Amino acid sequence: MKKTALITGATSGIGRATAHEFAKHGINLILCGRRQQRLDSIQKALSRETDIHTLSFDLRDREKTLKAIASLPKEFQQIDILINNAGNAHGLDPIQTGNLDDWDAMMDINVKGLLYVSKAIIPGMTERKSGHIINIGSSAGKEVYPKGNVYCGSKHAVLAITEGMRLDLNPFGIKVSAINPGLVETEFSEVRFKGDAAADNVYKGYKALQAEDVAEVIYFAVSRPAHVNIADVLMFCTAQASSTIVNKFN
Ligand code: NDP
Ligand code: 8X3
Repeated sequence: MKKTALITGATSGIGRATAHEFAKHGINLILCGRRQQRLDSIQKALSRETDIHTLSFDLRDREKTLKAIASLPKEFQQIDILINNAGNAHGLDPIQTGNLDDWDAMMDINVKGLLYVSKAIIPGMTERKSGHIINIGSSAGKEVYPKGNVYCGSKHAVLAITEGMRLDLNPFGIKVSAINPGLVETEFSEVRFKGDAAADNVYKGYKALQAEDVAEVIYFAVSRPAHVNIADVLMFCTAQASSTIVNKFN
């Protein structure tokens, strides 16, 4: 029987690449994000390969998030795979000059939004005693870099929550994984630097991970046999050794 996956942050970057990868393998998809037009065009592009439903909501809005997931039509209600991917960094500032709105955004979206979606979907999984939750963390969840303070804090929280989920959901046979990439060339830096030219330099002078590289690892994790859980993956591009060490051409 075909599986159904819900992917948050499917309008761009890693989430969109994962939608393409899953569609190739015939997984039914619930694609989430705020930008409905993008959801529509991804749905159009992939609907020859699999069945797709889209949900447009802002993860910061708890009621709308829960309502959107509760509104799923019957054929999409059984969610086998949850990819908690939506999130971003907002700003890159020392703690003493950081912006409160940026801090709110990162904690509300990367941490609380992930929790709201999980809260809506976990009961179906515990009832069926099956399911797979993959949280997209980051190398920033494993180490802290200068000016990364709150973003790193949000991703450390994602990792702790992932481990907590794995403990609590263990009696139900639910797999819980964290996939933690380093630098990936997506719209991430445009968002972090709010369209500033600084974003242009982030992926210059080396070959960063591409969204498709991460999507392939996510699919690898979901396609293991029932007794295998890929619990935690740290992946870098070859040029990257840590958050602060990247071997650039010049
Ligand atoms: P993108 O900016 O390309 O994608 C972010 C996605 O998150 C978009 O689809 C966006 O959809 C969604 N999103 C953001 N805010 C909200 C919100 N308030 N409500 C609902 N959806 C939201 O970045 P990436 O693909 O790179 O990022 C995906 C994940 O990967 C994030 O969790 C990020 O922290 C993580 N990551 C990224 C790395 C990188 O270097 N790029 C490295 C390590 C981890 P929309 O705007 O339509 O709502
Ligand atoms: C994204 C990677 O190094 O920009 O999580 O924080 S980094």
